[in-house]
Amino acid sequence: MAIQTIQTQPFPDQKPGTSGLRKKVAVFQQPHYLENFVQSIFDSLDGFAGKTLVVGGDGRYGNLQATMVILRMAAANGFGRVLVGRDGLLSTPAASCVIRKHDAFGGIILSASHNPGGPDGDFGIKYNTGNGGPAPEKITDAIFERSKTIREYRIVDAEEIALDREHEFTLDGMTVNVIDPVADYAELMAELFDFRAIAHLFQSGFRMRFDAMHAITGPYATEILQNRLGAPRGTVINGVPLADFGGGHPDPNLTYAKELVDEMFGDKALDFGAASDGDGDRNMILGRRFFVTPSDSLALLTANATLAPGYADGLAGVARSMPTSAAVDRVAEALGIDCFETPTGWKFFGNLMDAGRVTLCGEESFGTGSSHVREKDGLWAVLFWLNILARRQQPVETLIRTHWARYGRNYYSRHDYEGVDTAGAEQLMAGLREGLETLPGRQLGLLTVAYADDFSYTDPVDGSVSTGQGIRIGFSEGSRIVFRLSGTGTEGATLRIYLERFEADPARHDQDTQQALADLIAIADDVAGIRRLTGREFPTVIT
Ligand code: VG1
Ligand code: CO
Repeated sequence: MAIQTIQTQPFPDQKPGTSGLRKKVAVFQQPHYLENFVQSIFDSLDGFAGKTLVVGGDGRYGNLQATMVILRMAAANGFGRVLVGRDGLLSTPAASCVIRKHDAFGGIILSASHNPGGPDGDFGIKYNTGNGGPAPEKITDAIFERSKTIREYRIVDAEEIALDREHEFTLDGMTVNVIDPVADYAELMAELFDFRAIAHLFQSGFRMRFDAMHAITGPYATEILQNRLGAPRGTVINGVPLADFGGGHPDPNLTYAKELVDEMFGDKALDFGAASDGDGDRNMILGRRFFVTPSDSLALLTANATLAPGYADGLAGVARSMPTSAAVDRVAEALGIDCFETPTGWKFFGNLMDAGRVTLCGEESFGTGSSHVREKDGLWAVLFWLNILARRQQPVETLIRTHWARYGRNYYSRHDYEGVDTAGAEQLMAGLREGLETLPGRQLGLLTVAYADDFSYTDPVDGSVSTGQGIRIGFSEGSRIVFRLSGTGTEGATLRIYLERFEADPARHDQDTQQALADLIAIADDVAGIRRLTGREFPTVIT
């Protein structure tokens, strides 16, 4: 085998977004496109000669082929060993787990998460560092800079790379270990949670449904819930990963997880329902005819964390992304622990976890996780809930209502306008930014603006500053509207509007969420000109 040096031209559009580089499959299919980005990653890293790289992805269209290219390039660039999931598969949290457990130098994850897959869908790639977490902005910026000047990449010839079974082979002197994608992860879950109590719950007749949405979590959920915890067969639905996710949109929310939602809100609703996304890092939690917002889920897990063996000693602190509701803040206050507010995206939690300052983290976008890995973790959240349900022996709805009665309720919703005209969306954000200074003290509807700013974050660990992370408008009675543009979309722009109102009085905890937020929804349109500038009457997705 010989190392080949291939001449190439830079592509101008390889800027990583909120979570890696995500593009249409057709974009990735351009000659050298993937290779350029992979070489740009390697060129931005130092000191990996002879070290271990972890590679795997969510199984979407193009996953296996890209995995083989990365293996050949890792060998040509001097890595000593690659750990790769069988068939090129690894969920995002499992990849993080494997990087940490095997002391790898880093990892490459192939995923566009919840974005649809297949030849007309999306593909994605991201680099994770040795702590198992998404590369910080310093590295993603360096990768982008490199991608703009790259002229060549290195790759070895290889006849056949067999990834369909667990075995070891060498590729031009580099060792490749094809590993069971589930084993390390399942072992970690068994350390964190009370598997005996959960198994007992299933034995006593508790019934749940887990919708893997034809994505990567299927094999993980089947092994852990059905094989190890004894949940009946059929508990996991859509459990075989498909390259196009069965034509669906593997995003666990009330709109896209329709099969699960129909069952959980129907006459034959089970005790518990959950779903995960394309790459296995998101989760949706449902009780019988009851939806738990991700922000409330984070708050409830925080309040009940010590019921799980892995968290029995308590939490160092918690963190949430800025647009996530402040429900967890009040739990942290009651527990006397720190609560950090970070920009959107899991990469901002890494430093806090590495420094031992936070244990649990969460985002409103159906992401919850802890310092057990450095990614959000869908199935982990489901197991955490099961552990709490097994110990508290109350229905999901009762747990949440009791929680609200104690801490108050944060009515919360996100309105997404997907695939809108980029110029209009940018104009809308620019308009908001220009008007920020004039807003405080002003009356909008019946509310008075207390503050208005463009969120910026100074990392308390390394002092790095991230600006332009979303427009916040806060009102004197505690409500809030946040505007930001998505950094994960691949078509036009996606405008996200986050709405929140705190209600302390338990007598007022039964309102419909959209009604409880109706005045804020109207104000958001008014102040930003949403309908005028996007040409849309309604959001595409409401969560
Ligand atoms: C979205 C979510 C964000 C999440 C990111 C990656 O980003 O809002 O909270 O961290 O997706 O999640 P954006 O920039 O589109 O709002 V995943 O499961 O797509 O890796
Ligand atoms: Co995801």
